[in-house]
Amino acid sequence: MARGKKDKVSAPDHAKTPRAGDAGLGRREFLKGVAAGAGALAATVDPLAAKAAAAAAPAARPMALPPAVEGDPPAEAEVLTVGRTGSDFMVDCIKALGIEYVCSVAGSSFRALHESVINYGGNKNPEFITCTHEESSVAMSHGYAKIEGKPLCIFAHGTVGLQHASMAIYNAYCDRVPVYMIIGNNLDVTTRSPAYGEWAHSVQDAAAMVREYTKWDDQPISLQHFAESAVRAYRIAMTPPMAPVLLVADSELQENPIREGTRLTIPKVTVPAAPQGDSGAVREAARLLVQAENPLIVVDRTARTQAGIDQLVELAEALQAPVIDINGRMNFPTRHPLNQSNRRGAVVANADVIVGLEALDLWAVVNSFHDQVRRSSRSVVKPGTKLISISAGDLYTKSNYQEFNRFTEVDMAIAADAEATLPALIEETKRQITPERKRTFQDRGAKLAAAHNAALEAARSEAAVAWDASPISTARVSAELWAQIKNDDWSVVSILHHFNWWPIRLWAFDKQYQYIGRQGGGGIGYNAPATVGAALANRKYGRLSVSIQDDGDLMFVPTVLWTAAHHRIPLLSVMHNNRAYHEELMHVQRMADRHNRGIDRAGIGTTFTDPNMDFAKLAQSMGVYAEGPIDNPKDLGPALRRAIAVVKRGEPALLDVVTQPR
Ligand SMILES: Cc1ncc(C[n+]2csc(CCOP(=O)(O)OP(=O)(O)O)c2C)c(N)n1
Ligand SMILES: [Mg+2]
Repeated sequence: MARGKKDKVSAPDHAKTPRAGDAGLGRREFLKGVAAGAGALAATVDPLAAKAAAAAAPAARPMALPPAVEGDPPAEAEVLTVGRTGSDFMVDCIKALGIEYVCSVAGSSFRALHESVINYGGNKNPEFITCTHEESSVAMSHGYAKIEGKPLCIFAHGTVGLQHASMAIYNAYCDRVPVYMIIGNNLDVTTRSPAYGEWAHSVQDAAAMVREYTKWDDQPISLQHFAESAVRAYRIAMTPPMAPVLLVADSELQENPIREGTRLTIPKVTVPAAPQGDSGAVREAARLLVQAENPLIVVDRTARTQAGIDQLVELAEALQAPVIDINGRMNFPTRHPLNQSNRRGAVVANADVIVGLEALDLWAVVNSFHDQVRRSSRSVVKPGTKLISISAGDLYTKSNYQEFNRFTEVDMAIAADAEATLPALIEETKRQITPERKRTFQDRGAKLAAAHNAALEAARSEAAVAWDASPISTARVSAELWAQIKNDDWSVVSILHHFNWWPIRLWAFDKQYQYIGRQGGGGIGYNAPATVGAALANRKYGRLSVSIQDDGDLMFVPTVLWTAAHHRIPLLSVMHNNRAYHEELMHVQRMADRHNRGIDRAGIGTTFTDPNMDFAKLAQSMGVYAEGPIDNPKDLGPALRRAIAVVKRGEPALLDVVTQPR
């Protein structure tokens, strides 16, 4: 691997075809071969990748050899330039995966890859996105993948960069979202420079730190190994349950020139079809649902695509069954008459068969939990209620980080991807429905539709409470925003649970990209960068990306606003500026109550006053259009209109709205 080493690291299957990186390329050997190297490689790489590279790359650079080293040079001659390097080939691999962007904070351990992306690769597919924190790089990727259905790429230092990135990787892991990371590292001690902190930036097993919450990692030692692992990693990340993967790109492998005659190929990229439920089990699940008096469908991280949403509608309509959405993704249209999420307690209590489709915490659906001095729980379903789970969660569980929730006693578990299983479940369900059952279903559906409308009306009257309050009520902000975007092609790219779920309760969501769910691991610092990443994905479709941005969350990586401004990423951020870590304020209040000490000091350590944070100035300092603080509800509508106009011309805008806590 090392530059200047002659000893060959041989593995039996490598013996016939020498590859760059398998052995050190001797200086003399390299100087002889380098003039012909680039052309030789171009003839042997995968045609798909070569085509992509040719389309995007600037004109090939002539091989620049200093005159002094032409011919047979003295051993001590300095080689100052090289032609195609390992990193160029790595960029071919990234292109072959169809990756659009690289999000990265620059770092010398991947300087060759960086340079290959912007020059050899023409800075297009992938385009380099300048990030200001590795947590932003990964959370941007997290948000992007939930819109686009595939990952972008992240480059980071294998040590300090990965350390900064780790919480965001954890969020994506818990959210089962594909994240594709390539981290730089210099494994060979003999080639580590004493400059640039290379020793402190070198690590024996870089991925170890995040292995508990990544699905796969590898440290390729040759370029062919890199190509195979690059495709393997993509495939693993994209197979449900999806999750982050990580490749270590050795800096020597990146920087060394590709040896003459090296035969390199990029494997064909095929993503496996998602696992479908066993046909017998699906038939039995359909039987239970069709025969039930009151079946209930619970969805959480169910739909990945519009087809998934449409199929859920088809299943619910075939059964005229209520649907409860836990909102891990956009699953089921909010205004559909069978959407009973606003009356969860009533439908759960009434159910005799409940099917969870990627319902992560089915236990919490069928139990209530009491956070009191002595924690307790009780079942909230009727005795004898049958539970069915269809989830890819059964195909993948790790031990250390325990995000798998309480064990749920189910009557039937199908270890399969719910979206992939829906077509078979629909077919079986429809096949088993008799005309008599159909009449019963229609009565049930009519009652549910009436209950849906009543619940929507109740939510609307609740939203009108404290309409003119200052700070502005979260319901009013939602209503003002909805009034101005509802005729656009909008996409909510933020979390919504801190905002009392008002948009979900009041607006008409029916498209896959209109809502992307939450953080997964609950790590704060997700929202701001994830919204920028999701807005980046939305940009090419001309969608209006909208975010409700919590103040505490923004303070983790506010500098992502600069990335949005610099790369002209259109995104409307409406601050939920409650001047607090309000969720934590409530926890401290709860403890103060429990200890019978009064809640008047609970703001210590949980509130952001004295001084107030000025988010408009913060955003403006990053080049983002911003207004605020806005605390009079009458000022909100006009400010929204101005900010939306900015976003529609292709830029980010932020409104600092001072709000009620929830
Ligand atoms: C990285 C991280 N640190 C701490 C927490 C604990 N925590 C949970 S909610 C929360 C408050 C977040 O404040 P903000 O984003 O303003 O939302 P609010 O609750 O005020 O609506 C904190 C600090 C966390 N979830 N993640
Ligand atoms: Mg807050």
